[in-house]
Amino acid sequence: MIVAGVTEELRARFGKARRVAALTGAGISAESGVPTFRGGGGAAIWEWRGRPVSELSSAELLASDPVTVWEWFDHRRGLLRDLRPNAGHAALAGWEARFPDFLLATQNIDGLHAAAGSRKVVELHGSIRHGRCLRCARRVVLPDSLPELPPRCACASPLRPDVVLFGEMLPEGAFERAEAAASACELFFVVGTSALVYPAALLPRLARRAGACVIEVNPEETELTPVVDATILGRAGDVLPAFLTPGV
Ligand code: BV8
Ligand code: ZN
Repeated sequence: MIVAGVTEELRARFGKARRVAALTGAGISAESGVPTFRGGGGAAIWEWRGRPVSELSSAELLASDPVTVWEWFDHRRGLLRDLRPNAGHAALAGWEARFPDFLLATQNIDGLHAAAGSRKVVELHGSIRHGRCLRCARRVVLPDSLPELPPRCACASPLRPDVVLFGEMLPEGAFERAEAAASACELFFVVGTSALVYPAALLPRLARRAGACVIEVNPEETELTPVVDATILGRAGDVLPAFLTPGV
């Protein structure tokens, strides 16, 4: 079912639900000014210094040219510096207190869900605000400006971005936590994702198979649209708050 806004039926389901889970992607941060990865139809729009995201954010490039990967993430940290969460992030943060059982899994590495007050968040693809040491496993919050690239750990080893690159495993236990919530929830929201990246894109399908009502929020149809219960064609910042404000 494709609808232009929150229907009374969806709002009633929302009002009765106790176990809710959500998966977000780059689209929920779009209204905060964060560029998404793919435009309409999933065509990659991001490239930097003439190289596509799939190459810049790859395990291979980190191994062969860590300085370029650090420059790429430093560039993006700079873009994020003054950006703030939007009404979509705020709505999801508010839902945490509303539902006895709530979990938010995000593919985003921008930290905007935490900045909006969400606490029960699984960062499936890590965090651009952190570095990780391969030698002593320390995880550090990165300063706004890095003295050298790659930055160094207190143990003097080079840090890597604490981000899951293409071809890398997700953080230990992250997918499993999200998978458990998707399999146990009554209502699963999938917001602002083209659902092209795996294994994150499996979560809405797992939720549906386990019997949840899956609601997609996206201004465009995606690969998921044919397999979800409802697609609300709209922006996250408009649609998510409308679940709590009847008649909007
Ligand atoms: C792994 C961090 C296994 C880096 C990211 C072929 C088939 C299936 C899988 C694969 C395959 N080939 C390779 C794979 C695996 C690969 C993958 O899925 N590739 C895809 C591209 C085909 N996956 C991996 O490599 C994963 N690891 O599989 O490991 C393994 C097994 C054994 C041994 C080793 C490994 C790791 C994937 C994680 C990659 N890291 N991010 C970085 O950020 O640079 S993924 C990256 O894409 C971001 O995290 C991003 O969030 C994510 C997904 O993109 P979306 O969030 O969906 O963003 P997108 O722009 O695409 O869509 C935005 C949507 O928002 C649009 O629909 C738009 O309409 C909508 N929108 C716009 N405005 C709004 C809005 N919605 C609401 N409101 C608005 N206002
Ligand atoms: Zn170290």
